[in-house]
Amino acid sequence: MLIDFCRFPADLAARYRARGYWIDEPLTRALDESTRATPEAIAVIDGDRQLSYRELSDAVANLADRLRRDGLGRGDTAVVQLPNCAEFIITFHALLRAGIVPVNAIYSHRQLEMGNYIQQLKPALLIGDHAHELFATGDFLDGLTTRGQAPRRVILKDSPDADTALSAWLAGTGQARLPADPTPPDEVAFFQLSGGSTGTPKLIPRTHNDYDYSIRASAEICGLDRQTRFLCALPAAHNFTMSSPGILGVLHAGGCIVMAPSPDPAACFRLIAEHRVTVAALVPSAVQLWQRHAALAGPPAPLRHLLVGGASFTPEIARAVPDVLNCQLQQVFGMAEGLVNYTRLDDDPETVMSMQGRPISPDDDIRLLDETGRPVPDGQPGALSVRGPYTFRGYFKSPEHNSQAFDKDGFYHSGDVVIRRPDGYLRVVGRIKDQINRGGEKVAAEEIEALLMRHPLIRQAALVAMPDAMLGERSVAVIVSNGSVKSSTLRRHLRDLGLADYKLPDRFHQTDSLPLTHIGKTDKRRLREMLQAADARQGVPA
Ligand code: J2J
Repeated sequence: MLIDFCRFPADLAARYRARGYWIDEPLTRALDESTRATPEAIAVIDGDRQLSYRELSDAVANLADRLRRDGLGRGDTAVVQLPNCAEFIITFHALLRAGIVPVNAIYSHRQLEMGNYIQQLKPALLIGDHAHELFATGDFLDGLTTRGQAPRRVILKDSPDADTALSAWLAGTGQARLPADPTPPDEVAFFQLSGGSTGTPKLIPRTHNDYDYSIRASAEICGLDRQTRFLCALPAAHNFTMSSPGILGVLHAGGCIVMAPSPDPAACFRLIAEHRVTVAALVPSAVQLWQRHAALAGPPAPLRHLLVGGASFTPEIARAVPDVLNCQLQQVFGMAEGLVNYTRLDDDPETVMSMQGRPISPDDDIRLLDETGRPVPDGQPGALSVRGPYTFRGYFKSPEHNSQAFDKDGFYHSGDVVIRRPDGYLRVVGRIKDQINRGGEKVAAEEIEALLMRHPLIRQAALVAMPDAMLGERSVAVIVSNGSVKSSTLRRHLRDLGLADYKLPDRFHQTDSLPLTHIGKTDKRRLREMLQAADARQGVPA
């Protein structure tokens, strides 16, 4: 049962209800309420299409009904992969309404990631995009069939075949509307994707209650209202884009979402001007691109408010936001596992430029620990662990990993190293998880190392983060091989395994042996120092 993966202890659940965080409503509540309040207001703009709240809700109910009349519903799961488009929002809500539990894959995910989610979830339904390379040939679906993993139903956006075309599934059934049948509010509503630090991507069960609270609170903290026009430029499936305050926060506030295919500044500035966008959310690397563009083209005029998060943001670049982009900055430090921190709109400028915010909830219980697990005092860096009303209680079917990721009190170790000010504000200063944060996109070192080791000539592999002026970090694969292997060969090897492009190492470096720690693990700190020294010798800029 999916409930087994998201159960909060009864005492905490009672407290979260008593304090009004959990309101026992389905996650479709935000859309339902705003549709009742302002049915004719525009909810989504996608290219030259505009959907009012009423039209959006109708499309959601149509798709939910079609799926249920096709025999899908409670007890089923779905793997969804759509680009930034209105259908992303429709599909997500329709699946919730029908009680089907989805995971939204990132659009850049390929065979390896998608195959993995399918293997873990055994979904009855796959919703994808016919234009995605996965469906360019029949190989991906045939492979699933061969492995006995083919979902019962495959629906594709823009499929030329009427049977599988999402547009056909969005048309009404002509039959009486079925009542909504979502999973219970304290059970899994959907799975979020973990940035990961292990060999296989992990799924994060999120309940209606916990996610809905984070959305209501985020919308309030970010000052969203019916006048909000939000640019959805980061991948829609990302937790930041969905919930901080994101797509769902805007629907809660009764505002309007303007879909952008990517954060490309030229296209985004056009959309901002055309649709009078007021709020946008970006990762730091995209902020730099926007700043460069604005220096030439002028600021994106109607934009008043920019949320920045997902990766470390230097105060120097942060300080330029109000001048160069002519809007208010709000920093956000969040994670798909739960905890989200924001700077507040009335914070003093120094706090906004130099801190990553404070938690959403008074009941976000944060502990900062030293290497021995003892609490560190304010002002000292410590490893963050957290428990609270919207932080998950365990990865899906990962008992071993969960025993490492949580302490005995149910606190989740996020792997971030942060400093806390006495007033509760946090600054992210480092990381102990074995991950590369490549411009906000997370790469689990272990996953790439294991895939590299599958090449017959590779004896050892280690993936490390090196500083990058644009991305913040880039990935370098250090390999020990039998004879020399070209970078292009290794890149092709990883692509042939079906790995998403953003996870391909930015650089390969061959060496004779990897430095080891005293317990015999690869010493990545030493490795980074060696790489830096080698770069300095060769005059490569840091
Ligand atoms: C430094 N590191 C940060 C920040 C996240 C809102 C915003 C972001 C995410 C997200 C999210 C950071 N400064 N401001 O889910 O709701 C790094 C940390 C964190 C990890 C989580 C949201 N903001 N990070 O980025 O699940 O290392 O969520 O643990 O993708 O990103 O990554 P993810």
